Amino acid sequence: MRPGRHRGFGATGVTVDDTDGEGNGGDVSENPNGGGGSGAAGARDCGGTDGPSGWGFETRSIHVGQEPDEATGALTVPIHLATTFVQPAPGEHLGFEYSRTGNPTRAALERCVAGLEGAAHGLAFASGMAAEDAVLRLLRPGDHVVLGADGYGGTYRLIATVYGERGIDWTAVDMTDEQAVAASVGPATRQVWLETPTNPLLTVVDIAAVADVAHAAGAAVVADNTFATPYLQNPLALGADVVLHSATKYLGGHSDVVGGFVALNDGDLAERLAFVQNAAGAVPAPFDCYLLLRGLKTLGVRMDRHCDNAEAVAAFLDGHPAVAEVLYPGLASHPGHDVAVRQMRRGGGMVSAVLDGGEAAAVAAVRATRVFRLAESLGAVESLIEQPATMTHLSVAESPLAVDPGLVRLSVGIETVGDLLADLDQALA
Ligand code: P1T
Repeated sequence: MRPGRHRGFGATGVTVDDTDGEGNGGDVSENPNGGGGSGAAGARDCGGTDGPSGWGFETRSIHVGQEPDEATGALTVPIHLATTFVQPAPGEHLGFEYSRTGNPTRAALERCVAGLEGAAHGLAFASGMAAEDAVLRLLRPGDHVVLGADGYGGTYRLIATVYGERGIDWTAVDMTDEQAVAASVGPATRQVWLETPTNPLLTVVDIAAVADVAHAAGAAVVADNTFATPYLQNPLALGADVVLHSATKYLGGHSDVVGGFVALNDGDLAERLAFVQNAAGAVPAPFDCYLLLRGLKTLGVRMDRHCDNAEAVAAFLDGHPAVAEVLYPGLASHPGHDVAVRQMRRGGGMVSAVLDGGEAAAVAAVRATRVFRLAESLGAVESLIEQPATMTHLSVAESPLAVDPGLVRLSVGIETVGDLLADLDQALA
């Protein structure tokens, strides 16, 4: 089933399939910034020559940036390990000069992910945090950042601690409260950071509404699209200025590569970020770029199964006597369901639940599952379970982002759904 037609999701202009003509921003071949260059210096321009107008998501994920190798005809993108590229003359090069600055395998990845996000420019980084760090390096002492009071602990730690100690002011607000967001932005606010759905509470933030408030104050919107992926949501089409990914999660999808990504349309901003990418040098290795390209080819089919299984898990937990509350945007009872239906194509693969027995019950449950492995991270084919308060979100204990210790987070994988439900059943018994 096409995701845009699932259970009321995808009602507005965010359909994956270009033939719907609803303006998903994902038509790489009609990008006004076209050209398709993958030059060694400056931001990779990802528009232009990558395929016929109207290519759907899966076709783009398999083909954009991945033309057969000109020298050999190799079908898959070669892993270019060369650190340096021979130049015909000083100051002249054939597109690449030094592998930190630009690498052909990385350039293919950058074009592909940008194409999936409907972005003119894409930049790959060594991790999600490295991508975030590059965006924050655009700030100067005295600048102010607004971030969600519910989100990945590492983002809070980077902004509040690393940048906070270097003269960047910040405010954490409830991103679902537009008045609170409006009250938190001021003349010094340069960036408004949002995550949707959030990690780990699966709160749905109205991207267009936050963008209106931020833009009115002259601030840029940075949207972390890690949980939804470009298959389910395209923040740039909804008004965000920069979209961020921990590519370690769904984009890679197989728990075997750490990576990060930034996609955007603004050419000047892309140039500044490319400068940071090269100057600071937090770039992914060519092999990691290859693994990410390989993962991307199945992103669409994986996400469909993640969503199928997560819907079944959410429904199972919703009726379970040991569970106090289920947090899943695909449930009609979720407070953000209406916004999710507007801006996402389906509810995604992440489910969180507050257990009746509090912390002790949460710890017992995460220790008792067998198919769901107890581990940090998310978004891969294997189902994972964790207790955020003592694991992924330990760094925000005592902060505005602190998490209920009775909360468990499930990254629902693509195993046989009956095995997942049976595993949860025995773990909660
Ligand atoms: O781990 P890294 O690739 O550096 O990505 C950081 C990051 C950024 N944004 C979001 C929404 C994230 O969830 C993460 C990483 N999160 C985990 C490792 C986790 O288990 O929640």
